[in-house]
Amino acid sequence: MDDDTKANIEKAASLLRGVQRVAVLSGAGISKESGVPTFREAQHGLWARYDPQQLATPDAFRRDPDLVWRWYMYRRRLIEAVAPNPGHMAIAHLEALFPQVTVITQNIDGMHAKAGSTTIVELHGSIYRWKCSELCGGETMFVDLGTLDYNEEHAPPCPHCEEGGYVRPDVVWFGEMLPRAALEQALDEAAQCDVMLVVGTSAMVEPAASLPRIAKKSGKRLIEVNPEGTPISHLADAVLRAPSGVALPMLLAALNEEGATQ
Ligand code: BJW
Repeated sequence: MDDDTKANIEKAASLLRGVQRVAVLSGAGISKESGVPTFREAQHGLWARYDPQQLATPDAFRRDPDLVWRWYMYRRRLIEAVAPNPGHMAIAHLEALFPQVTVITQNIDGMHAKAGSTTIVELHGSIYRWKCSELCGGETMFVDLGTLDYNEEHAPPCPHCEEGGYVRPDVVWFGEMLPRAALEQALDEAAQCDVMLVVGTSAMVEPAASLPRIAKKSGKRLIEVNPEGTPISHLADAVLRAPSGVALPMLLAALNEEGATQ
């Protein structure tokens, strides 16, 4: 470990020592070392020619439900085949060191739960849940994929629907509202936490990108973990410029050395 990295880890650890309430805001970067491509980097294989920002919209699904369905089927297979990495594991281990740890994630991949985190706010939904594209029950109508005869090529029609709806993932696309309860919990956590760790997010997508700003305005400390700079880097009290699978286990080790709550 070079002296700079050591000093930054020590600084981040000193911000965390003795605190009660830690919030973690995670983005696609934390799952990169598990083998899941980040949202904005080039996708693999057949999907390389598509821009994810153009696929993750209600319009894209309306225009071509099969194309968007195939993309999510591909991503679900990829996600199911990989495991949490040392970054996810280090975040789960924070629960042994602090009385309250809340993971606010923009990711739909379920990796924090697999790693053992217990308080998780999924801001952008989950690739493991499915619903009708037309709110055919008047509100969100969930669909159990296990009960459907479907294939990976064609979006199946919603089995409950008389309005021509299709089954879609229960994720939040551009232009859609975030789940109200999740957003309220995240806003509350940003205002109430002692320290927010911002891990692996480009901090470009709202309203998630505002959470670190809200925390900072409320007088909380921010620690950013990201190999690249982001629009919130200048607000951070400590910055770990390394992959989260490397930086977070180092931070955990530094905290364990002295006992976090002393
Ligand atoms: C590593 C690493 C390693 C690499 N370790 N790090 C205000 C102003 C302007 C626009 C808006 C606004 N309010 C709302 C909007 C519109 C829009 C928006 O924000 N647009 C922006 C593009 C400007 N927001 C919305 O539409 C939201 N809805 C909403 O606000 O409703 C009300 C409303 C609507 C319309 C107008 C006004 C109000 C909904 C946003 C939903 C986002 N959904 C997606 C798709 C989810 C499903 C799916 O995955 O398919 O969520 S988009 C995508 O972006 C995905 C991600 O969760 C999200 C954030 O991306 P993230 O996680 O930051 O990933 P990347 O790829 O961007 O960055 C990865 C980072 O990791 C990088 O920094 C790397 O350096 C780093 N990294 N390796 C650590 N090893």
